[in-house]
Amino acid sequence: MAAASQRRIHGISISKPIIYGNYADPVTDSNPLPPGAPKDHSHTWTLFVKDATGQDLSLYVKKVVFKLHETYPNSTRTVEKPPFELRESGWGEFEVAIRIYFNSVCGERSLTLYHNLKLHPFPASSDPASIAQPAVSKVGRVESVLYDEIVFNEPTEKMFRLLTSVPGSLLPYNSNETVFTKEHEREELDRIDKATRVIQRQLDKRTKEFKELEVERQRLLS
Ligand code: SLL
Repeated sequence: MAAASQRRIHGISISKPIIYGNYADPVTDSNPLPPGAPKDHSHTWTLFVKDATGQDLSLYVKKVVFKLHETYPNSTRTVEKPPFELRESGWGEFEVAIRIYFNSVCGERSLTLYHNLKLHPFPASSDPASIAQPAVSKVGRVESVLYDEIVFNEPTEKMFRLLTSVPGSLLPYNSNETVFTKEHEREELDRIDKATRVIQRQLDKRTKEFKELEVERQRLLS
């Protein structure tokens, strides 16, 4: 039988909000290139993955691997502890594969997200001319950040304890409003589970009584 920690809890999912993406700053006197960076690099940038609530991602994330454009030397970069971010410089935009590996207690396979590294601002209008000629960055920082949720379906008991033990693992909803959170959902499922077991016990008892009566009836008939 599987160890208690590896047993999976059926019928529930836990979702963890994350944000990922990059910010980039044009190279200027006050934002110089890092030592040794090629002179044609126009921006410094940082790629990152974080928990959207500010929680420490390393609670369940073992490492994050950023796969950069092949123009970068050693284009596969591994970050093994928080903050899971990578600082670099460059001249062009490209798609980054961000692979998240979970702690082994999680019993979860790795997950890959894709992000378009942005250096230049998005065009200000829907005018096709402005798309053809993206504004050359004399502006300041450009950010491209996405929100997502990692959903752990039927987590292991250990993972469940880990993910629900930490305060603030839910997004800060407005406390004046009644919101049906994942926590409520879990409590509701627990209640349904308990009620189902009570009904099952009553059903078993009635079935047993019925069988006994049936035996008695047969005996009286014979
Ligand atoms: C483009 N398709 O043409 C993209 C590729 C590659 C960006 C962008 C660093 C290179 C180096 C760098 O910025 N690569 O360090 O040699 O826009």
